[in-house]
Amino acid sequence: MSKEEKREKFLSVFPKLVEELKSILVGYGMRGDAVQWFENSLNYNTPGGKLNRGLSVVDTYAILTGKGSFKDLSDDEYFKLATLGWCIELLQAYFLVADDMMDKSITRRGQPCWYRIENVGEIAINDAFMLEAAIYCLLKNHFKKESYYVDLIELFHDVTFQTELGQLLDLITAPEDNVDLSKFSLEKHSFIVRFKTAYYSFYLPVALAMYVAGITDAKDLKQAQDVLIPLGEYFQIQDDYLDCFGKPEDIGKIGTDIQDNKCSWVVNTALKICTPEQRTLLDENYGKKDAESEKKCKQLFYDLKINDMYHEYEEGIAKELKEKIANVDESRGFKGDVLTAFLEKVYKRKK
Ligand code: DMA
Ligand code: MG
Ligand code: MG
Ligand code: MG
Repeated sequence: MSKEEKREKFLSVFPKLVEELKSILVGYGMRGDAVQWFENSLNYNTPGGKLNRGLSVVDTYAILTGKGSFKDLSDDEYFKLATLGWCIELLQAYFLVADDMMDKSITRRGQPCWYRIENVGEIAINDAFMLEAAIYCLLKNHFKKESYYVDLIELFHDVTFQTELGQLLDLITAPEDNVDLSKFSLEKHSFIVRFKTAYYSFYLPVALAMYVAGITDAKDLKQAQDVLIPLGEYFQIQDDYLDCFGKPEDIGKIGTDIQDNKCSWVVNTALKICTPEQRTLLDENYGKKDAESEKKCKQLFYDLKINDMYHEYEEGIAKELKEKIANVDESRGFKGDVLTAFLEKVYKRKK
C-alpha cells in the first residue's frame, strides 16, 4: 500500500469516530447547536496535519506482528489500531489549540488557528478540553474489555502530564516582559523538548501499538524509549529550525519563536558561537514583539550560518540513532524496524 493510500484509509476512519462522539452528546440530550459546535471543532482541529503520530500506531503494530503491509490486517484489527491512532491525533489537537493561544500563533496547517476563528475566541479553551475528553470516550467504547485497557488509559494520562510539564517549562523559560538570554542553554532546551514533544509524539504511538501486540516487557518499553526520546528531541529541533528558516507554505504556520522569546535550538546555538557585538544585538532584539527586531535576529542567524550547524547536527544525530537501533535486542519480540520507520519519517523533513 502506498503512503497516500495508507493516509486515505486512515482518514476514512475519522468520520465514523466523529459520528460516534456526536452520539454521546445526543445521548445526553445536548442541543443541536452544541453537537454542531463539537463536530466543527473535531473536524477543524484533528485531521489536516501530517498524521505521522496516528499512522505510526498502525505501522508499528503491522511491523511488530509481521503484517508489514496493511492488507494483512483484518478490518476489525485495522479499525482498532486506527482508533488508537486517532486518539493520539485528538491529543495533538488538544495540545495545539492551547499551544496556539499561549504562543499567540496566527496560522496552523495552512489555516487560521482555531481561537482566531470568528465566534470561537476563548471558547477554544473549552474546545481543547473536549478534544482531550474525546480520547477517553473512544478508549472506553473500543477497549474496555481488553486486558490492557487500564494500561492504555495510564499511558495517555502519564504522557499528557509529561507534555504539560514540558509546556510549563517552555512558557516559564520564555517570559514576555523579561528577556534574559543568560538563562538559556542547550541543556535546558533538551530537557524542555523531551517533555513537551518527545513523549507524546514518539514514545506514545509505539507504546500503544506494543500494548495491543502484547509486547510489553519493561525492557522492551525501555528499549523503545531509549531511542524514541532522543528521536523526539531531534524532531523538535527540526521544528525550532523550521520556525525560523522554513517557509510558511511548507510548514503551514508562521514562526513565532523569536518574538515569543522562546528558548529554541536556534537561539541557543547562536548564543554559543556569537561575538560580544552580536550578543548585544540579540540582547536588544530577541523576544521583542515587533517585526523589525525579529528581522534583525533572523539576519544574525543567517550570518552565523546556523543552517550549516543544523545540517551538521542532523547528520550526527541520525548516525547516532542508527547505531542505537542496530543494537536493539529483538529476543522478546520487539523490532528495531519500528524505530527505523520513525527515523525515516523524520530525517531531513521540510514540513
Ligand atoms: C510544540 O511546541 C509542543 C506542543 C505540545 C504543541 P511548539 O510551540 O514549538 O509547536 P508549534 O511550532 O507547532 O507551535
Ligand atoms: Mg507553538
Ligand atoms: Mg509552544
Ligand atoms: Mg515550534
